[in-house]
Amino acid sequence: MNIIKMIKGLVVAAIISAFSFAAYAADSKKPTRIPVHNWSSQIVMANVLGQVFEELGYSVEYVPAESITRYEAVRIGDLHIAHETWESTMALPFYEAMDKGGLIDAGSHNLITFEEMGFPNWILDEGLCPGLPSWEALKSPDCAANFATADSDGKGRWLEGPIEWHGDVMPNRLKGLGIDDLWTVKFAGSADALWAELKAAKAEGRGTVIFNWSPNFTDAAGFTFIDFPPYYEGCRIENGGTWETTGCGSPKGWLKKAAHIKFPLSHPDAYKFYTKMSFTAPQIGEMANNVDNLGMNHAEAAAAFIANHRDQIDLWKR
Ligand code: TMO
Repeated sequence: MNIIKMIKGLVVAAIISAFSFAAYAADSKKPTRIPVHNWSSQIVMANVLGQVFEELGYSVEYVPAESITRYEAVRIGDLHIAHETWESTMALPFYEAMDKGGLIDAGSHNLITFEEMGFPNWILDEGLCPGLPSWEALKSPDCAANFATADSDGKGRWLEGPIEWHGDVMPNRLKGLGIDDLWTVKFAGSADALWAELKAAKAEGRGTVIFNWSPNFTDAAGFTFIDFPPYYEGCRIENGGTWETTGCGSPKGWLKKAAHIKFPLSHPDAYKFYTKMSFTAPQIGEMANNVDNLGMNHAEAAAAFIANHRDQIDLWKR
């Protein structure tokens, strides 16, 4: 190759990389886009991340999003992160987006997650459904009758979370277990409606089964998950299972952090913090508790959390 051509090539390469460096530098001025959903720990952690990203010199936009469709948004870069990715309800859209390209796995939090139907412990003391927490107790018509509500057609009611969280999993569970003649699923409009239901059932002295999850503030508040037949990969209808297998319970799972593939280039200090950040179960319980029991708003709850864990946060910022 002649030397002139080689020099020309080098100059062109230098110009291209200068341009792309400038492009990424310009991207760093654009806000980091953080999704907010409809349960407290997720929103508080969004604010923790936002406040730390601001400390690192970035600007922040909080973007209302749905928990399932946000993985496509992360994939195409409309969102930079999905910081609470629960295995039981979000693994499918997470891996689908990864398969298409554009979403990366930025590590896991330091805990085990569980999302399952359960009940407040006072129901055991009142004897409303002898045999709980085994699911077999739900086969008793006397038990189901104690969990009926005005909208449940005389059946016992399971109060699910909002339907956008995981669609038909629980109605399919009842069918799979063969107890849909005794129990029916209603969907709550919000997480707050679940906590309101716990209070209402207690006040009315009736049984209640609600969807709940761990880590959450209820870990410290006398709540028990029902024991269903064990989960295994593929048991649910939407994972290829059958009506014989979809009665399976939920998996004990991970809590992952997803990121848009260009986030490390556009906002490197934010990305580095994000990959180091790994919360424990009590810490996520604390985020939820700050809002759901202590009555802080989400920004206040995040500021209080950061103040309470300042040394840890500063280590992750280095
Ligand atoms: C998605 N959630 C943690 C509320 O189950």
